[in-house]
Amino acid sequence: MILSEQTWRWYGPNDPVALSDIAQAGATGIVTALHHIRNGEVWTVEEVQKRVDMIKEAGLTWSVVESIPVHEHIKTQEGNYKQYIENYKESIRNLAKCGVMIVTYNFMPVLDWTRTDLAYTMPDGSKALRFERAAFMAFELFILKRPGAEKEYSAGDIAKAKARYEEMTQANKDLLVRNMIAGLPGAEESFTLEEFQAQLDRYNDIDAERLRKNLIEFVSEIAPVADEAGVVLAIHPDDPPYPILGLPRILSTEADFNKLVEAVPNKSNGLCFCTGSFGVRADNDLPDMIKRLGDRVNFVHLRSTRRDAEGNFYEANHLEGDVDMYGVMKGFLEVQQKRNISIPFRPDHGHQMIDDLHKKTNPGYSCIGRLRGLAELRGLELGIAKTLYK
Ligand code: DNO
Repeated sequence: MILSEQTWRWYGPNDPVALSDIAQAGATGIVTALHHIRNGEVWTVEEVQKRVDMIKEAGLTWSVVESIPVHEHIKTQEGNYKQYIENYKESIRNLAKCGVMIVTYNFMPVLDWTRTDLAYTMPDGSKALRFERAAFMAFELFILKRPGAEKEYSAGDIAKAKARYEEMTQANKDLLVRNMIAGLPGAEESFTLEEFQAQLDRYNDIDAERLRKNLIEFVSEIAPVADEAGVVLAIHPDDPPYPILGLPRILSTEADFNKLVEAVPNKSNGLCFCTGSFGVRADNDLPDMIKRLGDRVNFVHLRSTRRDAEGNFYEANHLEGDVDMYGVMKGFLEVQQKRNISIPFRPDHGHQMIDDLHKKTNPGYSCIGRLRGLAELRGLELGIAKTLYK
């Protein structure tokens, strides 16, 4: 019987959750990145090895890189992008030399994951991350005032956004701006409103087709290097999984991922199966997707969301919400038995709860909420595995 590798995201030495805490949570693998190295630059063997050793000293293993950021110029193919691709290849080779063999990345323009509210109070008093569509539209239409945005919304939506905007205090507006563009944990960039609009403008002539072409060209370059080094790649889906702010999104569905694999069939070209991101779309059938895409799944993020008819969603407890976590876990286990390998998963996000409510934590990445998530997920996994496999 093969079980998954239980991992935990760690933001490095400044993370309020220490490696020793992670060991107590029962995870064995660490998911991290060299956040101190500037986007686009090479991760040298020396820097990688230092981090590998630090993690080893705590009795853990650096299992997955999340992420080597993809420089914006690679996404738009401007400026020095060819050099950035060469640097990316070099970082992959250097990671392999130090035994770090799974690399996560995403190809979302400008913003990584996006939420409007980082402290949405649940009925039990814990705090969750939330995407509230009216607040999002209020930001886009009345705070950022993105040129042309009003053409993309119905009159009803604009009225809702206006009403939402008018009920906000200045402090509410400032917080919304911070939540939207000041960079959530893991995002490499942070902007003022003016800088942000300038970044959006860089995509004026880049539609989904063009962005997909740029993604394919990027992966065609790095995948052969990864193949040779024995590294596997894991592209993270769009979060939320649809176009926002006039920006194209090209990794929101199974069909999107299949297009990437058809264009770049290399062995290393794989997926980070994120149930929280894919799960926001009702048309993504997660248990079926993980089975069908299983051969290409190199890393898994387990998290659930609850959506409503208005287009809002919040992050639910790991075994609640819209994600059929039982079905996903069963499919994930099947994939691992079939491939005869253990694949890493991490409890993605968690509510801020108990003592963590009184501490400064990284939104979504507090200790106790993730500890709860990991405990629930490992119990679910073991229960299914012991029933199905000997
Ligand atoms: C959010 C994360 C993302 C993810 C990147 C991968 O919590 O899942 O920030 O790390 O999109 O490149």
